[in-house]
Amino acid sequence: MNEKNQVNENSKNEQLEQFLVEDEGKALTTNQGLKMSEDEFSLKAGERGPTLMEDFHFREKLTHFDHERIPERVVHARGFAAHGFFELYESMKDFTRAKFLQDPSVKTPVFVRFSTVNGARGSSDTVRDARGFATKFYTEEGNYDLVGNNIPVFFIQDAIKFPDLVHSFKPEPDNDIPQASTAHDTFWDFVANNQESAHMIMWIMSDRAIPRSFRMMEGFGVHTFRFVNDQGKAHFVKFHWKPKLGVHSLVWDESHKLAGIDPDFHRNDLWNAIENGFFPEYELGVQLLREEDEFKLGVDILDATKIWPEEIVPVKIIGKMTLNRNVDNFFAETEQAAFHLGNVVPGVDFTNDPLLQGRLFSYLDTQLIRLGGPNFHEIPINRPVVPFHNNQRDGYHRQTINKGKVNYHRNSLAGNTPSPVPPEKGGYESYQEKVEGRKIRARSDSFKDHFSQATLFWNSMSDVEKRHIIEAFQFELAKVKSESVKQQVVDMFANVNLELARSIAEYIGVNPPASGGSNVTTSSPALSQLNTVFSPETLTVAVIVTKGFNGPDVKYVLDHLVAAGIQPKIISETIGEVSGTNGVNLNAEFTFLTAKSVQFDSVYIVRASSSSPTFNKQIAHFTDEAFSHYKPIGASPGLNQWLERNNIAGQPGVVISENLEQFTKELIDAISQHRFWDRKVI
Ligand code: HDE
Repeated sequence: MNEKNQVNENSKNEQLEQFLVEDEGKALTTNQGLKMSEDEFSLKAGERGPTLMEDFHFREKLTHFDHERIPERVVHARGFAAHGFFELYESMKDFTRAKFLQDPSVKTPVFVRFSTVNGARGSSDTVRDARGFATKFYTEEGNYDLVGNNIPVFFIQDAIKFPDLVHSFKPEPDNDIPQASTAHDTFWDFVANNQESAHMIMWIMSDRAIPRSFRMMEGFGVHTFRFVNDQGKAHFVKFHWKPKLGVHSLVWDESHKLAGIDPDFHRNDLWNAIENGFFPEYELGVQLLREEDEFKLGVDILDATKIWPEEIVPVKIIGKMTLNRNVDNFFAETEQAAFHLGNVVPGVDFTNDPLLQGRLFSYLDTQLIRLGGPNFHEIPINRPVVPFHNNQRDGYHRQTINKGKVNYHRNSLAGNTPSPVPPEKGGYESYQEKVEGRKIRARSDSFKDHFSQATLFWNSMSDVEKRHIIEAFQFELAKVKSESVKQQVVDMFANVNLELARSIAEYIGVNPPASGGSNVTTSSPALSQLNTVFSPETLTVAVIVTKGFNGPDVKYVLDHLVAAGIQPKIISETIGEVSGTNGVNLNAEFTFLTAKSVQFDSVYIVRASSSSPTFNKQIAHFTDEAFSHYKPIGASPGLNQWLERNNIAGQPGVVISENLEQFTKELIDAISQHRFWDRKVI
């Protein structure tokens, strides 16, 4: 690639193409390119004799297989990724000199990996956990990584506590139980004894920790970073990703069931959305703060357990990311991707947040062992789309063949090249922040308020969100065995809200706190998911049909659902074609053996009189479960009595009408609302 700016949205794809290998239709060879005449039988001394050491093909094949696994990430082991591009809405020149944030006509390729934090590589997608949201921008100035989560704060304030935190939430060391869950003693013991975690715990107990889809969650850079412009002037900045589809969640019972029925639920969801052309989009937002306002927010901006409420520091939307291509190979791309928040470009800099500072060490360090040496930047997915030149050499798996004798700086033999580039020509220069102080191991007083924003979060929740938080605490603590830990946690959360702490205490049978509470009365409406975007686009509807259904009517409804971006999934008694009246046929992808209600966003019961009693019973079960998860349900004319028999007639979000047009409109509207919380669920 030319040294000048030639980066466009396809630059990374074109670079990766050089490494793609098509095996189909090719002759089978060893790794040395030798064609083999046999791949099924090892070389033996006689048909029933011992295998011979001489069998180089057998040894190569088995040895390679024996070494196929690499260590999983110590956290964020389970992930899923996609390619895409980022486009800018308006130049950010006034704030940052980052080239990819200057010109709205430039499209920057990206690779994004979403993950759970706690579970192992093979764990389930829908567990209660924070989600990683790591973006690699392949810019003309090198790779810029924004390594964020779907929760804007963190459990701890100082990176030195990260190993303790992670040890506490991972499975307990004596028996490796439980998997991918924080509902156990050591985690809650850590929480009660490290009370800076209070705010993050409120988010983890909320619906944010069980997202409906990677496509429907926000992303946050969490820390305060710096933008630096051409004149060297800096602003503090916090990064936000806002999904165009809004922020939506599962319900707890549903996520539990999904973990068994479809452990790949979020993977399937993202993969299929991209395959079907429903490209996920997220807008990039920034909260900007002038350096002179550093102390005006009432929280320490270096404390990663704090947000800047959007109502106080508005989020300025500056661009959009679209994910439009699935990977070709999970291991080569998703598993080998190495993100590091030290991968920055000129115009983006750090702050003294002690969590951020520690992360700057940890990512490179962990990748050295995970990816087996210092050359993982050469792995195709990790390469920048611009050339790199320096005097680093050798090491395991080196692929670059650096020519010449000179591998040191300063030199005269190569004219002192590769040469450093001054800042005005695009060389990275660290922001010249003035620092002074004594070497000291301590926490600043400004980091010591652990509860105000936890209460702010609680105050910002709607009634139903509060109920979910209480239920999540009850669930988690009911699984804790130590009475003392349970009591400590309840006492701790009395500092957030007394009613919350009492509801937990009563449920798990410990002493309700007599006093406590908080004097924080403010709230931040932006934190409630009830204030998010609601759209029917890409949501699924389970369409239950049997032979002889009313062809024209059902076709009318389905055509309109599809036009609204909704994805109908047909369920019938058998897989394959289901014939309706007037020559309308549908293709059933599922039966009740392969489809459970938790896998769909809504239900449309068509049925026909021909359906069997077993099938009818299954419809009732399916619908009842969807109903109890507050999902929209539509029923064809004539099913009134059926709805009544099943006790759901007339309930919010249950749509039925003789008028086809009205029914279709109401069903689309109901689907776009996602859930009907005011429904009576027994
Ligand atoms: Fe990470 N984190 N982290 N983290 N983190 C890792 O790096 C670490 C933190 C995040 O898809 C590891 O390559 C420390 C906050 C994501 O590959 C490791 C601290 C946030 C990913 C590591 C934190 C994150 C990681 C493990 C406390 C949100 C997955 C494997 C100071 C802003 C990236 C790896 C991917 C992964 C260290 C806290 C996000 C061990 C020391 C806060 C999205 O280096």
